[in-house]
Amino acid sequence: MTRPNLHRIAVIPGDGIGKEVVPEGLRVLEAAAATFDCAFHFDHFDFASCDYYQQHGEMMPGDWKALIGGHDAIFFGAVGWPETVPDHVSLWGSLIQFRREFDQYVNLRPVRLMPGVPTPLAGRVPGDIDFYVVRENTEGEYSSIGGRIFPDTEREVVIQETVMTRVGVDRVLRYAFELAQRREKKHLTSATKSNGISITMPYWDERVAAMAADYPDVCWDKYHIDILTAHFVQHPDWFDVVVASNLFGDILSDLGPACTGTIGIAPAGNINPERRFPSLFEPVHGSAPDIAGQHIANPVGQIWAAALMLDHLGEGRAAAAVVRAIEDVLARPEYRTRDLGGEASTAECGKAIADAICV
Ligand code: GGG
Repeated sequence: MTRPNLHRIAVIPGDGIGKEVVPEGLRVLEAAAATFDCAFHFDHFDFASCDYYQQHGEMMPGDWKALIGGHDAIFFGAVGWPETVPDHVSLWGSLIQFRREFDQYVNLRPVRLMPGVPTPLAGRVPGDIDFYVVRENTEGEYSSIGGRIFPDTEREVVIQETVMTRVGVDRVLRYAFELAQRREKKHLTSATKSNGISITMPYWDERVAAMAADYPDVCWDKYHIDILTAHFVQHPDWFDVVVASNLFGDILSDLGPACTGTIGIAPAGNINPERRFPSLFEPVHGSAPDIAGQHIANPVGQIWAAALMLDHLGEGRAAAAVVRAIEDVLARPEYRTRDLGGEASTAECGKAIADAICV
C-alpha cells in the first residue's frame, strides 16, 4: 500500500469566531483527505490570540518561528478582541509578523458569485463575478515607520510612511500578471491613487507599465481606488485579476465579497510563492466579536481557505472537490447561515460541506 501525502499543518484559531470556524475547516480537510489520497497532521497552537496576550503580555512566544516555521502550511482563523487588546497591537503582533517573517508577499483573495447566494447587486448571476484580488502583503501603507511628536499637546504631529521597494512591488506585480496570463480573460487591473498620493503611487504605476511589457498577451488597465470601488459595485463583471497595494487590496477584498453576498464566504492565501516559508490560509473576515460565541458564524470563508491551502499543497483534485461542495451547499437555503438569510449553525453548514465532498 502506498503512503498518502502527509501534510503537517500548524492550526491557529486565534480569537472570536476564529475558534468556531476553524474546526469546520478541519472537518472538511479530514473529509477531503478520506476521499482523496492524502493525510494531515494538525498541530494546534493557542498563540496569536488576545487570550494569549492577556496571559503572557505578548501575542506570541519568542520562539514562534521555530514552533511553526517547519510546517507545510498554517491554517489560521481570525485575530482581534478590541475589548482587551488594541487592534493595532493584536494585528501587528500576529498576522503581520507571519506575513513579514515568512515573506508571504502575495495575499490572494478570490471573489466569486456562488450559485444560490443572494447578492445585493440586482440581476447578477454566477459567472458574472469571478475574479482575484492580488494584494501586496509585506510593505506599502502597512509600515511601522513614523511617529508622534509633541504628544498630548495641541501641537501634536503624527506621521506614518508608506514603503514601496522595487523588489517588493515588482514581485507581487509579476505574480499578478502571471495569474492573469493563465486565466481565460487575461485581463489585469491595477488599483492606484497617483493623482493624490504623488510619490509612491506614480511609482507603483510606473512599475505596472514596465511589468506589462513582459506580458504582451495580458490586457491591462488602471483606476484610481475611489472610482474602482464604484466599479466593483456597478460593473463587477469587468474584473479578472485586480492587483493592489497592501491597504487598497485589504479594502477591495472586503468590498468584492460583500458584492457577492457576504464577506463570510471569502478566503485568503498569504503566500510565499517560492515556498521558502510556510504560507498561511485564513478567511478574509476578522474575529467578529458581535457574533462570537453564538455559533452562527459562516464557516465558508474558512472552508474555502482550506481549499486554497489544498491547492497550494499540490492537492488540486481535493481543492476542486471542496469548492464544488461549497457551491452545492450554498445553493441549498437550509444550510445557509444568518449572514445569508438562513438559520443554519456554523457546524450544520460545515458538516453539510464535509458530507458533500465527493470525487
Ligand atoms: N482572518 C483575518 C483576520 O483576522 N483579519 C483581521 C484583520 O484586521 N486583518 C487585516 C489584514 O488582513 O490586514
